[in-house]
Amino acid sequence: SLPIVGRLNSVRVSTMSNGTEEIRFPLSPSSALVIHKGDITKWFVDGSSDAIVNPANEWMLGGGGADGATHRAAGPELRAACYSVPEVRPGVRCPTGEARITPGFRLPASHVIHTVGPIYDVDSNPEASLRNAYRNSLRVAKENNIKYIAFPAISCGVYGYPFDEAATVAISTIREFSNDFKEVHLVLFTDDIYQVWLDKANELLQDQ
Ligand code: AR6
Repeated sequence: SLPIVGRLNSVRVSTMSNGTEEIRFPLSPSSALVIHKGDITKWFVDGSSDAIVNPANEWMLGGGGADGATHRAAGPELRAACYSVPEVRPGVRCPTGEARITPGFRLPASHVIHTVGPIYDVDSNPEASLRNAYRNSLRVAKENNIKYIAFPAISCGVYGYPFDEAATVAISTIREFSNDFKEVHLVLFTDDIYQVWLDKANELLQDQ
């Protein structure tokens, strides 16, 4: 029951085999933003040109939330690969707003792009940092010939970024890369964030 979607003839709603709905917004003739609810560690498209984005911390050695789930699903090889990413300062492998790529190991997706979003109450410019996290993830993906990429709601968990503002940053930044990917997915874990982000996509993308 998503009545607002029904008004938009450019948007396609399909029901997936697991019973969840996938809402597709065209970004260009050859590219779409796809929004669904779910667990990003289960996501894949072709197992070779696909990547999930991991909302990590600057150490890149795992943690809770989506990061913990990603490491559990990928297996210990992922932690080893992260450990071998060079430090840019003592303990820091990926500064806030940057991104690093590793294989996906036991995940169904072929790659993991690790990025670090801002801690909302600590960062002096959380909007710029969040935008950098999306932009640098998409840049690294593009450089590695990724055609399908899935993001969770970076910083919207323990890092405390307000969902609505985060959706604007995510969707507007993804739109800058309209010609670079076949599909950019937003895989949202909770009902509240899913609904707010879907409403925001309808608002920002309805003229496309
Ligand atoms: N699939 C998709 N989304 C998920 C999943 C999942 N399996 N699990 C949680 N989420 P968070 P952050 C959602 O806290 O705020 C870690 O400890 C979750 O509901 O994972 O960027 C890291 O090591 C929320 O909406 O990431 C860092 O220290 C969103 O993912 C820190 O947390 C992000 O929540 C990063 O905090």
